Amino acid sequence: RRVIFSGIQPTGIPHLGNYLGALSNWVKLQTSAQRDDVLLFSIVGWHALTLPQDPTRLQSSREDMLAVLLAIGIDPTRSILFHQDHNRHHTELCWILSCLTPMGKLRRMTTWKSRLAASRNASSENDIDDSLLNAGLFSYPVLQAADVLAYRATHVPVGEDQRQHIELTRDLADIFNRTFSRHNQPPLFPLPEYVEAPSKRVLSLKDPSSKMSKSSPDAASRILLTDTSSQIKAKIRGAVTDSIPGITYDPLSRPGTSNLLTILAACTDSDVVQVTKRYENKGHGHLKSDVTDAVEEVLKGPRTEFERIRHEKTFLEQIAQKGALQAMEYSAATIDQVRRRVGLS
Ligand code: AQP
Repeated sequence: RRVIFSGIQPTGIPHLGNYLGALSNWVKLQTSAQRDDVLLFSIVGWHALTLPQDPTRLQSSREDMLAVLLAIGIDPTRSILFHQDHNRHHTELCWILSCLTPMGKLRRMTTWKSRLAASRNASSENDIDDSLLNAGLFSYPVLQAADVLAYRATHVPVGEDQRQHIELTRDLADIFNRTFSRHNQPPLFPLPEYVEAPSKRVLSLKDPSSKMSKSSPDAASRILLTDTSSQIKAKIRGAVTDSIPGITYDPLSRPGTSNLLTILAACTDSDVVQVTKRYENKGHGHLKSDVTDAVEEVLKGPRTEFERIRHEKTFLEQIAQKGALQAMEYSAATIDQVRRRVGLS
C-alpha cells in the first residue's frame, strides 16, 4: 500500500502556483487512491516560523488554510487532514534526524543558498546580514524529512521546487536505516518517492524570473484561490509579457508569455505545446482573455465553498481535532520504533 504525505505552510491564502503545482494533485491522488492507500495532508505551522510571522495573522492563516483545503476537495473522511503543530512526534523525529544530518548536505540545499545569497551585504561578497537568517531556516529540510518519515510515507506529491528536499529525505531515511538496523532488523523507513505534479513551476505575474509566492510583497504578482473574478481579470491583464508579435512557448526568452501558456494548459488539463499552437497568430490580449476564463472556471467552485465554510468554526475545529488524533496514531508506531532503535525507549 502507498502512504502519501504532503504539506503546505499556513503563510497566507494559497495561490494558483500552490494549487497547480501541488494541491490539485492532492485531490487527484485522493480520487484515484486504492482502498488501502493512506493519505495525509498537513498544514505545516512549524515551517512557517522560519520567517517572521505576526502571531494573530498566523493563527487566522492556519484556520483559513484548513478551510481552503476542504474547499478544494480534500475529504476528511478519506484523507487525514491535520495541523503539523498538533503532533509533536514531528519535532522529536526532527531532532533525532538532525543528529544524523551532515551540515554539508544542508549547505547544498538551493533554498538555503538562495536565502544566503539574498542576505549577503551588497557592499561585500562575504559579509552576511545574520538578522535575516536563523538556524530554523537552515535546518527546516530536516523537519520536512521528519514530517514525511514520521508516517513512513512512500510517496510525496510536492512542487518541483521541493524536489531536492525529497532527495535529502531519502538520504536521511537511508542513513537512519543503515545506522540503526542491527541483528538483521529490516530497515525502518521506506525511501519515499517524489510525485511529480502535472504542472511545473508557476511564475510571478509581475516578475517572471521568480516563482509565484505567498510571501512576495507585490499582491498583483499572484492569483489567490479566493480572488474574485474581477480580481483575477485585473491581475492577468496586468501580467508582465513581452512586445514580440505572436505567441510562442519559450520559457527562457519569453518567460512571462510562457507562464500564461503554462497556466492555461494546466487549467484546461491540456498539453502546453498543443495549447500554444492555437495562439500562433494571435496576440497577448486574446491569450490573456482566455487565461482569465480558464482560471475563473477552475477557481469559482473552491471560492464559493471557502466562503461557505470559513466561518463554521466548530466544524473546522472538529476536523482539526480528528485529524490530529488520526495522525498521532500513525506516527506513534514509528516513533516508538525509532526510540527503541536509537536506545531511548
Ligand atoms: N509557484 C509555484 N509553482 C508550483 N508549485 C509551487 N509551490 C509553491 N509555489 C509554487 C508548491 O506548493 C506547495 C506548498 O508550498 P508551501 O506553502 O509549503 O511553501 P513554498 O514552496 O515556500 O510556497 P510559497 O507560496 O512560496 O510560500 P512562501 O512564500 O510562504 O514561502 C509545495 O509543494 C510547493 O512546491
